Order: sequence, then C-alpha cells, then structure tokens
Amino acid sequence: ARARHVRAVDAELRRARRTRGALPDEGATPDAPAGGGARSLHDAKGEQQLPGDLVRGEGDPATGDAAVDEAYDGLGATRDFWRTVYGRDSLDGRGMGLVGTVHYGQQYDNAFWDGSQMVFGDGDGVIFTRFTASLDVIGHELAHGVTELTSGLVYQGQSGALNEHVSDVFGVLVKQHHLGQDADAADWLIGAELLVPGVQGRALRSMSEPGTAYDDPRMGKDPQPGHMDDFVVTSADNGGVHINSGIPNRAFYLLATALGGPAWERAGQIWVDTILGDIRADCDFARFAALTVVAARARYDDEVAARVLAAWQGVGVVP
Ligand code: ASN
Ligand code: ZN
Repeated sequence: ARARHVRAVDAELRRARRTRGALPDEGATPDAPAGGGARSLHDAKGEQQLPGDLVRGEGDPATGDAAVDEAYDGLGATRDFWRTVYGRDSLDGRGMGLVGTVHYGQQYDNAFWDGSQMVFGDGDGVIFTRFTASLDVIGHELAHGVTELTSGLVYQGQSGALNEHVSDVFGVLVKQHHLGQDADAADWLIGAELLVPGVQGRALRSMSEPGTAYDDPRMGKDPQPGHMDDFVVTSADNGGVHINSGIPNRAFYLLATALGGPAWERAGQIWVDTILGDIRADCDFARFAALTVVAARARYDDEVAARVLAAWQGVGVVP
C-alpha cells in the first residue's frame, strides 16, 4: 500500500512540475541546443518580467556585463561539477538547458529558482551587491532545481530546511571543487562575496558555525542554530527553512572534516545517493539522517557509516 501511495504521489508531483514547465513532456526530445545543460542568460533590465531579453547563449563571448558573465560562468561551473563529479547531465539528468535572468527588479536583494529558471537581483548596493558574485549562491539556486526535479522536498518545516540544506551543501561543494579545496581548508560560507564592505558580517550563512555569519544593526543577527537544542519554532520563512537548515548544514561540515580530503568525494556522494534515492518529499531530519547512514554503508563501509552517524549525533539529530 505504501509503495502504491508513493507512486501515486510521485506521479502527482511530476504532473505538477510538468504543468509548471520544469520537466519536458514524457517522450519528448529535448531541444538540441538545450542538450547538455546549454546556458542562456537573459537581462530583465530592472523589470520583473521573466525571462527578459536573451543576451548570451552557450558559446557566445563575454558581454562585459559582470552580472551576465558571472552568471554564465557560475552556471557552467555548476553544470560541469554535477557532470564530472557525479555523472549527472544538468539538473534533470537529461541535459536540460540552464536559463538564468540577471538585473531582475530594482535593488532586488535576492536570487531564486522559480520552478524552471534561475533569477538574480542586483542587490541594494548598501548591504548586498549583485547576487551573481558568489559561486556558492549560484550552485545553491541550481540545486533547488535538482531537488524540485527529484526528491521534491516540501518547502516547509523540517523537509523545507532539508531542501535549503541540500542547496547549501551543493552550493559550497561547487565552490570548493572550483577552488580545489579540501574540507578543512574551506571557509564553509554561503554568500561571502555578496556583502558590501562595511556590513558587520562574513556571509549569509556559515555551515561550520551557524549563527555567526553576521550581526549588523541593519540585518540583525544570524538566526541559525547549529544543534537540535536550539531548533527554532516559527511560522516565518515557511517554518524557518533558512534558519533550521543550520543544523543539517553543521552535520555535513562535521562529517566532511572528519572524513578529510575533498568534501565532494565521500560526504558529497553520500548526500547525492540520499537525495536521488528512495526519499520521501516530507522527509524530516531524523529520517534524512537515517537515509545518509544507510547510503554510506551501501556505497562505502561500516566505518564511514559510523562517521555519518557521529556527525548527526554532533548536532543532536540522533541521540
Ligand atoms: N535565495 C533564497 C533561496 O534560494 C530565495 C528564497 O527564499 N526562495 O532559498
Ligand atoms: Zn534556497
């Protein structure tokens, strides 16, 4: 009965995503130019109309517009990361084209995945600069695409915090891979390049020390917990999806540094196996932790699995 239920939910989710245009129709051949994660960058020119004017397609030369060119390079680095490290061809595993829009809105202080494409604001210039400035933020937004097309983690409460967590994990891994950095040499920050000089902070989030990324009169203090004892119960932010993600984020950091070497290798692979495996869209922290332990044992051995368990114990998800 559960298997049938899962299949029914799956079919429902796929239908919903297809209706929103995120998935190609079953049996349809992807457009040739879009195969292999071909990029197309658009300029919204300060409006909020998507996708905006096409300004740079795959293989086109740099435009000289920093936002366009950073987005082009960041989408490329993220696509190449998924392909070379995990053998995944673009977000859907089938070479889906990567669409991005920059200069979205006026002084727009965010970047997001809209269900079928990436969108980047220019920032207000006072606290935030343009959102294409951080490769980990580009990797974060693209990972939302992977999640939406696969596990479908519901963007609310603990499953929503896991959705955010998965995006932070693959965001930092894209950056660490790009820089060739081992786990213990990395800064584990998300969005460090986005903060205008003078802001009292280092980044949007810290995966190694959640809650310490910023403390500025204009932004308040970083609200992220790094342990279940400090789990935040709130109705804001879809039940604190960008807040409680600090807890699994720190578990991933603890694991990656305990294993040593490049975090995208064993730790990242375990997370990939988990999110592309048999995971429910309403997965909570405890269930996710159990799935990662199982994935670690399946791909590696009991010793690695024990390290995964220890990381979750370190943040109080496993007693
Ligand atoms: N930058 C945010 C994110 O990707 C935007 C949002 O909250 N949807 O999570
Ligand atoms: Zn996000």
